[in-house]
Amino acid sequence: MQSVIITAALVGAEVSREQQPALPLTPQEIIQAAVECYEAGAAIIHLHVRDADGNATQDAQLFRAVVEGIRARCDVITQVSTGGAVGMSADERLQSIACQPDMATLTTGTVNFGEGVFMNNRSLVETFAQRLQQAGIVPEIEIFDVGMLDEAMRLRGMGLISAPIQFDFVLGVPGALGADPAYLLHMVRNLPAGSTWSVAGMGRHQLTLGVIALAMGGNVRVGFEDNIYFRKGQLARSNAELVARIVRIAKEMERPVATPAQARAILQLDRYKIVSK
Ligand code: KMH
Ligand code: ZN
Repeated sequence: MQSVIITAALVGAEVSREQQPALPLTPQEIIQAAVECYEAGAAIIHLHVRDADGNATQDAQLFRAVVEGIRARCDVITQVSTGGAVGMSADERLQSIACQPDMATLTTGTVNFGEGVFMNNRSLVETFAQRLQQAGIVPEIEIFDVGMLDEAMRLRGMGLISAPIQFDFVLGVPGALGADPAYLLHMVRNLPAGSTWSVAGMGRHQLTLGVIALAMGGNVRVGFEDNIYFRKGQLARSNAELVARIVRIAKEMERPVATPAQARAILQLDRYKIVSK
């Protein structure tokens, strides 16, 4: 069986301490949570950062502090958000890549996000793809709705992203594509050959879609960004607790858990380094 790559999305831009008391907010807390998730079996850490008041920010220095702090302690793959929070400008969002992470997210279309609108018009998406390519940072394509797959294919046709493409299906955001396994199946069936993919189910769907992804040969994202509960009515104690559970299930399902080094090889993370460094 193909190894499973587990991503831990630790912070996000929307969850608050009031909702989840164990949410890491300061650089030191985020670094510590990342190391715990790595020790529990995560190969990728998906990163957002918060300012001193706990608000979402794309501040370059905060991202640098977190990425360098994680790298000083383990070899887990660092993946920064270029999505940031609803309402941020493109320039603001792109600050996160200055710290030269291993990966960064790239959302390929605009979508409702609760009452907000997560703006990703075509020229913004092309600019983001270009900037990642120039910097030698491998994108993970965030798919919040089916049309975003077509847009990703358009970027591939323009030479702005290259195979193998890593997709993350973010399912169950209010206003976006629902967390229906039939949608996941449809999208996975329509991926270009050689693609890799993971699923990020919102709320209670994190566990069920994660298990479905394990059965389908895909990868899984867990963590407080998408889900703060361990089970109905019971908050998770830590991000690592959510990682440890999906690791246990993966092992039961005979899916070996990829180390960061194995994940780097599967995702071909060194692919741009030869040309751009
Ligand atoms: N916070 C969402 C509006 C990403 O990290 O690239 C966008 C998001 C996606 O979280
Ligand atoms: Zn995110």
